[in-house]
Amino acid sequence: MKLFYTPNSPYARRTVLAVREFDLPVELVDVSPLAAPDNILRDLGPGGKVPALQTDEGAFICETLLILNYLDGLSGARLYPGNAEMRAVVMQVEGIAALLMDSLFVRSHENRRDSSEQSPSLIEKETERAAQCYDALEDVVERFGRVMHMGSISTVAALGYAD
Ligand SMILES: N[C@@H](CCC(=O)N[C@@H](CS)C(=O)NCC(=O)O)C(=O)O
Repeated sequence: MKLFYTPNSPYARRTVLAVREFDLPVELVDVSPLAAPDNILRDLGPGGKVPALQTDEGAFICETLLILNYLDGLSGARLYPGNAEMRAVVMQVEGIAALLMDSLFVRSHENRRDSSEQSPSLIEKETERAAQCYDALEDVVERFGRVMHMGSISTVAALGYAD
């Protein structure tokens, strides 16, 4: 099984950390730079985005959450706690971290456009959204527990990207 990633992709980082932390039998394949015309991802499926997972059965799965869902099955359900109450907390935290990552990603893209094409209102909106996510993470951090799960992994990935 192969997980295609690039080191600078925050989305891919969530899946790579899951593979490493749970010691999953998945080969990590660095496919940067994605812009290369002969990039291997172009032959495997549409989109050409990372992360992407090629299963041993030949399925090609894109989208971070779907890949994590598949990896959870592969791990024997260790990415998300079995206890329903804790599982909901982990999903709440992962949702906030995912929102933060999306917001930072959008803002970063907008900031890199030519200034004549930038939308100040979009940048302001995403700056506000990110601030709300930081506050929300601060509020739930006490409930994390010391166990590794997709809530803590997604938070680490989002904060690493923010840095
Ligand atoms: N919705 C996707 C987003 C993945 C994504 O946007 N990946 C970026 C790297 S961070 C990418 O591959 N971009 C390449 C491109 O846009 O051509 C997910 O959650 O996996």
